Amino acid sequence: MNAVIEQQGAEKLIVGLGKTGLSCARYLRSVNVPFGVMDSRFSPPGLGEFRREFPDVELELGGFRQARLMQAGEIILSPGVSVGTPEIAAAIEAGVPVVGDIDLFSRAVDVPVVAVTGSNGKSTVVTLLGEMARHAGVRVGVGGNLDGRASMPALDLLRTGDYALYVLELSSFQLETTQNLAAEIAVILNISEDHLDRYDNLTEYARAKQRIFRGARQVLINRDEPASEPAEASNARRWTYGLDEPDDDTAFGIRLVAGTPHLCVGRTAFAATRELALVGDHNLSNILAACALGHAVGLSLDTMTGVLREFSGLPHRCQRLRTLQDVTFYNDSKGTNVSATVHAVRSIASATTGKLVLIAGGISKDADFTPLRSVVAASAREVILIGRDAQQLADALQGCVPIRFAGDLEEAVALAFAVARSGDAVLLSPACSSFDMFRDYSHRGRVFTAAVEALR
Ligand code: UMA
Repeated sequence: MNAVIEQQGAEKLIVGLGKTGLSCARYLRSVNVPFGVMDSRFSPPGLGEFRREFPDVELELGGFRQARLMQAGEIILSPGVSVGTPEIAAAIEAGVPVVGDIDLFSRAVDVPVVAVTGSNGKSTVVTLLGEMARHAGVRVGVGGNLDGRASMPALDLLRTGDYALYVLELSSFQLETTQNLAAEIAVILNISEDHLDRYDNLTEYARAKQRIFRGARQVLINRDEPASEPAEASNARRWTYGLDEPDDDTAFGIRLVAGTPHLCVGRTAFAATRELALVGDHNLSNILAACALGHAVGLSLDTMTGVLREFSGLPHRCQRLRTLQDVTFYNDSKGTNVSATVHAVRSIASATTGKLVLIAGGISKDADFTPLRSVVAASAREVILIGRDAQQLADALQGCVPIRFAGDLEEAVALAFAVARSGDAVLLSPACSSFDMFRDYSHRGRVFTAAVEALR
């Protein structure tokens, strides 16, 4: 932690006591700034931990009391609570400043921050870039929205190491409240429909993501994705990446060298794509993004290439589990939106000699499932549906391929194995969130993995 500029006096109010709320409380205590906490739930996660660590701090549970919100000097809003929540919106309207944990973080650090958002691929890019920096001998802190056993909210990184570089995965929820991130380099990897239960439309969702560019010294743009372009003009240094040929030294892309595709920056080739451990076009795009970000913060192409030969991806993302009677099982529980599932179906279909049996369903987040129709029709044998909004998926896929319903994931796995033929793949890629049946996507992925392992 370096430049702490938290103001004393005006009392801060942390709204939301999840992982983020707890990280904010620990941070504010470490810099001796007084604060209170409020959560709409009576028994939020982390309550016991909070009471043990902060017995003296005022905690209001069971609702957002308007009068208390109006008195706050600054509200620090957790990502799970929308700025559109009526009580929060009223406080904003009355002039109460509302920020998020990412603002506290950026006020406190003065080393470079790489900021990554997007609808899909951000965890892969952030984890890969973190590995590359570590291999280059850089003390790097990786976290933010990133999920997983070892990951942590941005502010917790300040307590755990003296880092020379931070790589943050940021969600639209976190960016909604981010006023000035001032990243060394920022990127929106892609925008596709997601979280439409929180945003009125795709434009509102994309607008939240645009805040990642505020104050950035460098920006990275995906040439294959117009929505990755910063909406506001700035003097930031520009880099680009895309699956086409890169035309100058600020551009990353793919070129044929002696007939084989290579990763390139400008005219410089640095790795043949066949050497890469990750598969699928969407991962080529993720790899190019990580390389461009790494290059922009001074990592060498050689070091990055070494990591690319080893890095085979994250759990729950098109993860190959096992092959049984010539049927291969893949866990893509992280496929929580339609676009992620479209990519997963395409890339697993291209690696499969037979057809796919797709297991999908859960909470739809008001998504439009019709983009799944053509990829499912082209490569699926059957679709097995689970979860609360299974019928919405069934309606959207009507007439494409046979559809069955299963009461739980174990039944879905057994059904999928029964209908699969030799050479087929069974893919769990739900296109939905998991909270109707599971704690989160990783819980869903573990249940799937256990059901697959139990097959005889
Ligand atoms: N909540 C209430 N009342 C409150 C506060 C929260 O009901 O007063 C509910 C929210 O509506 C939400 C849940 O509690 O359903 C969790 O919200 P939170 O803000 O307390 O979440 P945290 O535990 O702080 O976790 C958040 C991210 N979660 C969300 O944004 C929902 C985690 O991302 C992230 O790892 C963590 O901060 C650390 O930065 C998870 C996620 O699902 C992986 N992210 C979404 C995604 O990737 O699609 C955005």
